[in-house]
Amino acid sequence: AASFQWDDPFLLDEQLTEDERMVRDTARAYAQDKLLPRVAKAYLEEKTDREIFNEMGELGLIGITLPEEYGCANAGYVAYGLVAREIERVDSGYRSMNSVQSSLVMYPIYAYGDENQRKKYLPKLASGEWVGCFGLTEPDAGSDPAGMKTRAEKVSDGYRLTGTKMWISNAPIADVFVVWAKSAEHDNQIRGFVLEKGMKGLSAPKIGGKLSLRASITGEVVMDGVVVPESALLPNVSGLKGPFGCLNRARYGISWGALGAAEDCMHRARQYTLDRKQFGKPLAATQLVQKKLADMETEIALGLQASLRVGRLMDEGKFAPEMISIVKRNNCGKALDIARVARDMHGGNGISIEYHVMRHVHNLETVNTYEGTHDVHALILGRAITGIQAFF
Ligand code: TGC
Ligand code: FAD
Repeated sequence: AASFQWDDPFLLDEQLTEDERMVRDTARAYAQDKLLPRVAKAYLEEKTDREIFNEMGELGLIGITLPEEYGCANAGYVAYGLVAREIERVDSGYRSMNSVQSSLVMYPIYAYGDENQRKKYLPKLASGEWVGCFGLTEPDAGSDPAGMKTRAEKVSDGYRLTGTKMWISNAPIADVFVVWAKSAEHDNQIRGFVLEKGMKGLSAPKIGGKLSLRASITGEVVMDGVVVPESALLPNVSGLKGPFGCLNRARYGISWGALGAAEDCMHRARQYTLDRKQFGKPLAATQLVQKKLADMETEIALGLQASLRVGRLMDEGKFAPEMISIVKRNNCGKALDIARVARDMHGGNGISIEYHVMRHVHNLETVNTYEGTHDVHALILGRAITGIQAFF
């Protein structure tokens, strides 16, 4: 019989290709060497380091699934998931910066854009020279994006956009804005537009006071009659399936990322309870602590296998969005539970930035909410299981 590896219980490593392991190792080395040393300060000071986009771009970690002709790595979705896991092992906010740029900005330009749009935007987004953001959510339309108020009306040689997007990752530092609006010219269908920093009437004020994801900047996107040329319209998609096509990919990446954060919490709780003695013995020598670690180990192992399976199906072109709802919902919920228990196992030290676990708890509160809340994914699954929609 093989010996058991507590940090890779189902030998996930063996299920990866050589290329996937290389990508994973690159992302891990970068995250541990370059991101981990700066995260505590960034988090405490609520400062987003713009350079991170250039660094990730240089290593080929942005837009990793897209073709080489646009400056990307042409890797598969398992490789993409592995990158998310390694970056989020350090901080969910850093993973968020990458997810938005890769899945929510580059993917729609690639999948729904024309060749001019691809050539203009993708290489600069891949290198990190430009930062992108994705505006779907509004103050009065979160879980129900069909209720958006942002409007595009036809003007002589383009469109005029009016509306406000809320909770938009990367927005205050973005050069490129993929924004979704109801277009009067297209039967009020939701259409995607690519806006650029500096356009008249476009602003992206920072949302301050966040107690979660503090290393990743978030803003509003205010469009006060922004006039864009015809070439700003993404020509090849119409309706909510546009933004959802991007969200499928980002949600899948989050399912890996959340478990990276959970693994960090578990590994820290294990080491802490091995080192810390109370009542004359290590905390890890108690049954309660061992049960907690066993529960964490189990949920992480099961969740990783599930995400790996979904990633393989995506690479084979055989995925259904509901599969992604299962792993996004389960892995985020489980990661949040694990982080909270790991925080508890650190006792008083657990509330300090130095021990990392409470930062993960706070981050995972957002991760469990964005890209479809835990309960919204339950409703997506409930609808698929019963054939009855229960949203309203
Ligand atoms: P529904 O009737 O279900 O669908 C409308 C149209 O969309 C199509 N569709 C999908 N297409 C591809 N993939 C999917 N996952 C799809 N889901 C739906 C569907 O086929 C239909 O197409 P058609 O051609 O028939 O019109 O729409 P609904 O209005 O009933 O939707 C309900 C619900 C709850 C499923 C949906 O609105 C939802 O998922 N809400 C959650 C909203 C959300 O996820 N927002 C995310 C904002 S972005 C973000 O959070 C980024 S944070 C990133 C970071 O920082 O890392
Ligand atoms: P609501 O939809 O108002 O939900 C509130 C509560 O009600 C939740 O618990 C929800 O599960 C529950 N609920 C909603 N509908 C139902 C129902 N039918 N039945 C039962 N319960 C229900 N959006 C973007 O477009 N781009 C971004 O880059 C982006 N980045 C973000 C970054 C951060 C830090 C945060 C916090 C959010 C971000 N979001 C972004 C927005 C995010 O996607 C939304 O917050 C999320 O979709 C939930 O919408 P909401 O906040 O309006 O909550």
